[in-house]
Amino acid sequence: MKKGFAIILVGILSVSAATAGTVALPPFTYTGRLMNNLRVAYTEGVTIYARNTNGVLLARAPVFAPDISVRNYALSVPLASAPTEKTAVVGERLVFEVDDGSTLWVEQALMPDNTVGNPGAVAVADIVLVTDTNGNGVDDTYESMIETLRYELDGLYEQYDANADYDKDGVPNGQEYLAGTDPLSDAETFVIDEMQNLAPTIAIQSSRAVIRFYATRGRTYSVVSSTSLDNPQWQAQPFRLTDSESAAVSEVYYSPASVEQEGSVIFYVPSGAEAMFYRLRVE
Ligand SMILES: [Ca+2]
Ligand SMILES: [Ca+2]
Ligand SMILES: [Ca+2]
Repeated sequence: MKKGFAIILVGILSVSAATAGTVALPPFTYTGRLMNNLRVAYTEGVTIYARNTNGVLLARAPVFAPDISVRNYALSVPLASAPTEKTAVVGERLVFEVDDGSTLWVEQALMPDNTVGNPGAVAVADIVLVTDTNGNGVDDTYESMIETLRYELDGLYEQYDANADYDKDGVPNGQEYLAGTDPLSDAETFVIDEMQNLAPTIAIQSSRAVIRFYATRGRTYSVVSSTSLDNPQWQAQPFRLTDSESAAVSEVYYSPASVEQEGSVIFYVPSGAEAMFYRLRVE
């Protein structure tokens, strides 16, 4: 399989010379974090591939140790002004594969959005390699782990149900899986711990809004806001990811932001004149 990829890559070089009249455009890039079923980011030994629906390899990229934005892959898909055999066009749907050294994961749904965007644009997408036999969005290994834990804790054995709420904390099991909270403890739920306005500081010279919550490793969090709850128009908000109230103001703002470590997280929402409603989202 890997030999085949090498031969195809040589093919890309010859095609670009053979398609006179077609202009090469800046590539469309996918980047993000590629994780195992425990949401631990890979650091090496894994390769991600993008193919067109005819099976032709368009791009490949190895994972690397997560950078400061906790991304560990960047896959640039070559684009051209007109369809060619080895390039993609805007709006085309791709098929992604991941080779982790023992398994070749082939699934169109691997990438949250498999549609090619505009030349030069970047799509941020975190990928979790899970085996989901029953298609409920929850990893098989995790399902059996919860079944076993529940039996050990309560003596109850039944097949894991993503729609049930075992600990009756108001959040269904499947959503607790996504948020990384314990579905067998009502003390652990995805909530905003605190929302407050901090006093003015010398660094920023104005008050700033803060949203604080406990983040779980491997999740991606977004802050969205709306000026009204009547017919709300939720807008993504850039925010700063830090565990320190006194962090330097020059830190980069992200939206959404991926979290590599568990811990309390403070979102500094840029100050604005209007009153806002905020929502915290986890994926
Ligand atoms: Ca499942
Ligand atoms: Ca629950
Ligand atoms: Ca819970």
